[in-house]
Amino acid sequence: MLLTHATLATMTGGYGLIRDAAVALDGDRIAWAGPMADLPTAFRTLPEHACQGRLVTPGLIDCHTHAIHAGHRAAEFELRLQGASYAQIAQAGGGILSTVTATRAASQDQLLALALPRIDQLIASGATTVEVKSGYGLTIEDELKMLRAAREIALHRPVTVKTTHLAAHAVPPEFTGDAKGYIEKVALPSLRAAHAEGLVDAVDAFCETIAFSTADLAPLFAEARALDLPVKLHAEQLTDQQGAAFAARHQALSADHLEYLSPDGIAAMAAAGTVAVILPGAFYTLRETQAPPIQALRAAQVPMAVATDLNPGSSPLASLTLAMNLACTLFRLTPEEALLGTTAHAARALGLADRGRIAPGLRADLCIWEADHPAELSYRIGATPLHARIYGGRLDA
Ligand code: DI6
Ligand code: FE
Repeated sequence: MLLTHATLATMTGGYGLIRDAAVALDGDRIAWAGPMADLPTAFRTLPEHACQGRLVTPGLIDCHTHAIHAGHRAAEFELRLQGASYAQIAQAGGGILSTVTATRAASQDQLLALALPRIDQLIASGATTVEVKSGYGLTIEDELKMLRAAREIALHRPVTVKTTHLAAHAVPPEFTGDAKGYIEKVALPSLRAAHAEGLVDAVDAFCETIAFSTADLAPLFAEARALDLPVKLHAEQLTDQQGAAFAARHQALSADHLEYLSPDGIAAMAAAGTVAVILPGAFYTLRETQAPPIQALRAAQVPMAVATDLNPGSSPLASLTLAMNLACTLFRLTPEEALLGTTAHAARALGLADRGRIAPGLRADLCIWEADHPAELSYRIGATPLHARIYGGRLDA
């Protein structure tokens, strides 16, 4: 297929904007991209799809979601509006643990059925690759059930799904006060079992006073290394636990949230090439007032990704374009940084070298937007100006 007369944002060196551009696709790959005037003759006979000036971007990538879960937490939303904090609700046995109860009670099929409409909302906002975490099972079997359900998404929708093991998300009631015992008896064996079943692309954890310390997590990250799995970390969301530096010491693909990130953490991330995943949906939902140190991350040239953190508690947000809008308005990311954050930098946060930009050899995942400039994707509040998408070279209008 040949896309013609496109306004192309290749996301190479910024927007990498090319007006009146063509993109030649060969199977599931991009064969060529550039100005119409330079189109090699070999590609001129391909079946043409005229874009009529519409914006074409890489397919968007949501690199941080908790899309598999049962139940909702609207009551907790009401409690927070009355003044309760996220940490207070968690300490009282609500929060993540209330979703754990609902998720344990659900079957794999039920979890999948509940997730598909959420995935459809992400797809409607331009997602062609979605990361999905476990972390609401917190037993070996329930973590496996979540990861199996996550993997099944790709059998029902054309998106690529990357699965992340997050058994170290909260300490379940049966292990209250014994985070180390939980890591040893549940997190490590569930990781080994899930890896043996081919269900794990990366290992994540929640490093926080209400969850796990870096000392608790050291054996888990050591096991990830032994299994040759990359790590990521929910770090510095509510307090500074020096989680980002710990993650960077383990060559983490990303450290995520980062509202309370210190200068040392930034330096460690810069040195390790760890991506900063910015999650404005959680900041907004929790009415957090401390923004992540965007200007310092920028100055240190730490690549920034933007994701939804789609989850029933701190971020019931299922739109990547709205996440981009929030990142710009709340954190002063530029619209160019926001789009890099859901394309090239999001790919890097997932360790995916084959997507996130429009260049020869990369996977032909593309979005065609009813827009003529890439800043429009961040500028509108909650709009989904998606015209058509292409998954692995196949048009889905
Ligand atoms: N931080 C988050 O924002 C999500 N997990 C985490 O560690 C929230 C999960 C939840 O509240 O259900
Ligand atoms: Fe999260």
